[in-house]
Amino acid sequence: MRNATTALFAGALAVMPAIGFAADSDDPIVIPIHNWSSQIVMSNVVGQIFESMGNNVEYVTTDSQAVYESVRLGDVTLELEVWEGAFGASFRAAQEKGGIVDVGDHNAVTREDWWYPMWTKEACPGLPDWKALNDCAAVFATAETGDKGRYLDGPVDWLKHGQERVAALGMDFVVVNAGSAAALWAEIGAAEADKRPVVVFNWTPNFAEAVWPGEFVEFPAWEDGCDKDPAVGPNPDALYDCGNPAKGYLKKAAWDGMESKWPAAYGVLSKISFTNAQIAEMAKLVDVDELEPEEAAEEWLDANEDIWKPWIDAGS
Ligand code: TMO
Repeated sequence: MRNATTALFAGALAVMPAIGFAADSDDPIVIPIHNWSSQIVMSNVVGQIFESMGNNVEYVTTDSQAVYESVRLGDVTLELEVWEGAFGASFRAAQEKGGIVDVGDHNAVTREDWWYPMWTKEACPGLPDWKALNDCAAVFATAETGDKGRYLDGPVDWLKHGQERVAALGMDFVVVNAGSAAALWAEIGAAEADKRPVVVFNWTPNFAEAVWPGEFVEFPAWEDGCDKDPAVGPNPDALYDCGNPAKGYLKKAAWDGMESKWPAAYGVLSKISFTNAQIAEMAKLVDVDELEPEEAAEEWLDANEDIWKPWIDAGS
């Protein structure tokens, strides 16, 4: 608990003109919006935090791979969800060119990979091993895939390399890209009624884990270089013959000009850290409770002042 003197002092600081400190620019902080719910809600949460500090904010819908180039060039200001599995390669490539900075990790552990709802195990008891999945490929066959199994991968911009993995590991699966995250949830939901086995792309933290208990398929463990050096992974001649990182990071990134142009907002960004449970909750507010992202963010901020207010006090 802060004592009255500390509170008064903090209050005085908040109304004092920032003598000796550079004030944040009035130009809008440009926040990119992608195509999965936690990122959209988190972007609105952080945008509303910046607005509460007096900043201007603008949201732009941006491709989730191309965004790293946009951040590097300063066209967008930051990225709040750099998932190691999906975006590690694009983030590293942008870092090598310069202009983008790592603003630290969320206190979260992420995983993105082939996944099945638990009822699928009845039809394919050797799961979660990928070889057992492959032996069961026929169980996942559809009219569209003939005698091969159907795997519903994420939208193409998440670059999951499902097709390359199937080829590298010699799997009897056809990879179909979902048009949207909603198509993944529709696939699981449709299979649920008659407990039909399905395997789809999924990730954690996400709302889905509270709705459909399930497991990730265990592929050969990720090793650094699996996407760059054919020698890495079990197939000596192929890239992408590994699963995604099972304990991936979730980073924040920013344009390297953000700190001098919006020093207070940058300070807060550096303090921001969401947990798995908080990120899953943000997704749930949209995907289960069906709030608009802006309302979801308002609701999250109202319910969690004790989490985010200290970031403002500490960061700015
Ligand atoms: C990038 N995602 C979290 C949807 O896998």
